[in-house]
Amino acid sequence: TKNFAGEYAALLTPFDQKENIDFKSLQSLVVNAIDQDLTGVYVGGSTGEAFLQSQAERRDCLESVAESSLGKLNLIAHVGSIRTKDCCELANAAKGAGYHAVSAVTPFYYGFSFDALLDHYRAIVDAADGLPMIVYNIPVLTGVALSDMQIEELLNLENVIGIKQTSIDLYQLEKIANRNPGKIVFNGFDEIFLPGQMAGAQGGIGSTYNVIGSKYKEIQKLICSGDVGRAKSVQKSANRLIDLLVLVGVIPGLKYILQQKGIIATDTVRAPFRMLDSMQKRLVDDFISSAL
Ligand code: NGF
Repeated sequence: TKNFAGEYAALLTPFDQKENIDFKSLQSLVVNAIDQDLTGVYVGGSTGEAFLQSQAERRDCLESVAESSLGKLNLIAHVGSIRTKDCCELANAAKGAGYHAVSAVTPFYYGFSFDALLDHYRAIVDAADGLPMIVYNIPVLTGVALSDMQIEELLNLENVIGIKQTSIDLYQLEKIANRNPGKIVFNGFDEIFLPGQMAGAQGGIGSTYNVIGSKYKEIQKLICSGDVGRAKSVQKSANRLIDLLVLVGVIPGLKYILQQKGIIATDTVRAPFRMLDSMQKRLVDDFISSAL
């Protein structure tokens, strides 16, 4: 079986000024991930503004990224939504497009029972037709707080190989990693990549990897060579950018930086997200000229 450990960019979805998907810029984001020597990309997640897209758009993005990756990246398709049938359709499309794994957020909003969640994942795994599944746990956005036991149950479903754990609860991450040694845990909050690795994560998936992916690769190398002191200082420098992104808005902030770098054509985000205003842009410009 494929080794999924490593560092993945949660890909953004570039739009043109009319908020239509800009596939040329999407391709250049994929090339940017290859150039940063990332392990792979996580397509159509929160960072990809997936919940602001139609089914057809989500499928088109999955297909376009797979074509642009030229076999150089591990491809994880995020197919999650609150409608099981939609997830299944996308999982099936991901399989057809050549993805290596699917992932799905815990269905949110209605407060579904845990048994309903289990059925939801079983159905997606079935539709993914043999592709491994990575559960996406992001309680801060879904409001679904899974217990350690529930996570273990999800991990024990057929074809579930791991979890993307986007939570600042490193104690829970440590327990998941240690109690489920055959499974892979991806750290989802970039600002705690280093502590996440220390707690047992085998990689990370995040939005800021689109811009500073090489920093996470470097941290990982430094950990392997035993140089935690230097790893800490790389994490520290990543976190100063993350502080700023959290302040101005992560998705619009990243799009603005990538547009300034000439990687994507516009910094358009989909409403109701808002682009940075001129004051926020100035803050980012000042940071970039001094640090990036
Ligand atoms: O934006 C969030 C949610 N989390 C992302 C990432 O976990 C989302 C994280 O990179 C993701 O991978 C996806 O697209 O599905 C943060 O943006 C970053 O750590 C800054 O806080 O809050």
